[in-house]
Amino acid sequence: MPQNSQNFQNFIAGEWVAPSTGNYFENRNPADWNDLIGCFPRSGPEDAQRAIASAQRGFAQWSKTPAPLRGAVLQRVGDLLVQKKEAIARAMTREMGKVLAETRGDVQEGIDTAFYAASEGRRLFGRVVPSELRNKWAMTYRRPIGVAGIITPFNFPLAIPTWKMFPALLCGNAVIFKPAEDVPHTGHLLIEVLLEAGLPPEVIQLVHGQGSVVGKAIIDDPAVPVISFTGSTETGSIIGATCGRLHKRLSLEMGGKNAMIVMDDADLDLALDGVLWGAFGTTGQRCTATSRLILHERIHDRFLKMLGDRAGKLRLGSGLDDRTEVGPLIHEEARQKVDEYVGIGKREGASVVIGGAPATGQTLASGWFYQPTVLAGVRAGMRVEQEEIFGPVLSAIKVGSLDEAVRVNNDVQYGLSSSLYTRDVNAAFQAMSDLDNGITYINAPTIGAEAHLPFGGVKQTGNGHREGGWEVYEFYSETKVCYIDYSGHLQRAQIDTYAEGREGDERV
Ligand code: UN1
Repeated sequence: MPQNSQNFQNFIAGEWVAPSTGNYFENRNPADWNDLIGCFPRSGPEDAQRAIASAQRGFAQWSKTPAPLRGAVLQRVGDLLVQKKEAIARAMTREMGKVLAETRGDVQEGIDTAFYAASEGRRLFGRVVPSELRNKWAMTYRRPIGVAGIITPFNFPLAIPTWKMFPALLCGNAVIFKPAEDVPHTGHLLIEVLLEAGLPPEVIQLVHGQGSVVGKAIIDDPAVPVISFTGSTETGSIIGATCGRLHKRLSLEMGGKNAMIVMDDADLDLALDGVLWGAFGTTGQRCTATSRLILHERIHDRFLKMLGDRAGKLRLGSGLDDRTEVGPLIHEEARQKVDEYVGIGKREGASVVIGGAPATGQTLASGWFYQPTVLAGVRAGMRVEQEEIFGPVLSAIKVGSLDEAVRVNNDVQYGLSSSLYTRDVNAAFQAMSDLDNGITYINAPTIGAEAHLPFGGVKQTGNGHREGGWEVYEFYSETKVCYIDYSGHLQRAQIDTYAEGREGDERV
């Protein structure tokens, strides 16, 4: 493989170093495969092992650093991300294709996460609660756990790593970071920011390479007690099995099959803007993407017509061009998968309202573009209604009532986000309680989570943990309980406790 100035390195044991394998892989722009961004290490298990040994040293130092000082480093990380926002956003669009407005939003999500983490450094609350015994205190506080292994996908190359890394660091853990092979450059830029902000070098390690090699080495190693993974349900199951066997703490964020329900009393123009953004933003490559559109029968035909007209006009192209509304898919296999699913949908009896084929044309000829696609006549239970496609394909389903819409929404293996468009406040509250998802939006599409609120889904989407919000700090810290008895004599819990005024009880 090429050995030239475009070779990026791993960051292990405080140094930028070549992989022990000597191998590199190419990283190309998905909107123009002639544009080579650079070559990145195809590391081996030994690189991961060296990184883990170094991270343990980093942990010994960082876990003793007071949380407000750890927070101060994250404050500087946030400040630097603000300064570099445009440059990182451009690099990210070039690397993974989504439009600049979205990569700017991706960096902003990292900034929000950094500032939230910085402020948490001065809270990180435990609790002091009354003891059942006299002259005794009972309290909890949060301790760091150890080395956290963080394995992330391509679609939010900056935000998702920060969701995991910043709270992990704030809580006093060291981090090993393995970004998706599609977005190693953004991973590299993020580590540069952390180092510039003054994070002690051994606290963070960056090891590039394949999930099946580097990711596996991290997950298999007992010296990494915390793992956080965002990606496919299939990979998550494999990771879950290993972490279960090794008794590791594991946070999984996996697939989604998110639905937007549009009722007959909805503001249809609002719903139209929402579904275009929810289904075709990030070219449909979000785990929160709107991939099902559940339409009340009274507005079904009218809304589909409105949608087809607008979706057909979306401008495809390089995300670096300000006029572009939809960028490419991440790579060839992703485009093939999308096309296969459209074929499956047609064979199952769905009709193509708009799109349904790879997008070609002069400016699109050397990128992985696919036409924004709407399938109609989809029925509950069809594969295109059940399975995550992770591309610009929206399946429309007709229903006769809100109850039926909720049933259709819930009858999938995933449970990340859902959305309801209605003007009826009773219907909205009913749906909020009945929709079986981690997140429900009313009169907004299924995407757009904010950094200070918990993010995650039910059922096969996750394993019960949340990212973002306060909840993620629970994940990255161990709760310790301390009892301090200053009575000067033995007091036995549950035994030396007496109801006030009980007869024969001299201690009360
Ligand atoms: C993801 O696709 O994995 O709410 C995360 C949203 C984004 C995060 C998506 N803030 O869609």
